[in-house]
Formats: sequence, structure tokens, C-alpha cells
Amino acid sequence: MYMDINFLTAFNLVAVKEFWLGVEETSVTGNFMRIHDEADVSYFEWASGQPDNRGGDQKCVVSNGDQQWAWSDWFCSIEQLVVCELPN
Ligand SMILES: [Ca+2]
Repeated sequence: MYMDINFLTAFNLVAVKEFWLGVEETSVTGNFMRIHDEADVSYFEWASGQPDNRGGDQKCVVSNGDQQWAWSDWFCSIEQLVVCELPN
């Protein structure tokens, strides 16, 4: 999922560099799930070189503005804004 620049502009979020996507790695390295329902994630938009689990503890997934909103695994303990999808 790449961020829509119109969305970011409309909500004055262009300065925000990362958003949590509600996805985290399972206990199986390299497998990811949606946090809210634990469904497997099979579609990814990883940034080049990601996921790299740098430091051995990057289990949550962000959309990274410095990487054209491609995804990176990142430390879950870091506070970020969250992207949510509402039901129709
Ligand atoms: Ca990473």
C-alpha cells in the first residue's frame, strides 16, 4: 500500500514520515499477520532491503515516507500514527 499524497495533504500529514499498518511478524520468522484479526498477510510492499529485522527486534510494519511509502519492519515500541481501514 502506497500512501496517497492527496490524503496526506488533506489531513496535514505530509510531514509525518511513518505510519503503523497494523501488521506484525508472527512467531514464525518471515510470516506476517494483521494485528486486529491475526489473518495472514500475503501482499507486501517492502522497501528495498526490508524486512531486515535490524537489531533482532523489528516485528511491526510501517509505511515509510522516506521510501515512497514502501514498507519496513520496525520496533513495535516506537509510537507512530496508525492507518486504519473502516468497513464500508
Ligand atoms: Ca527494518
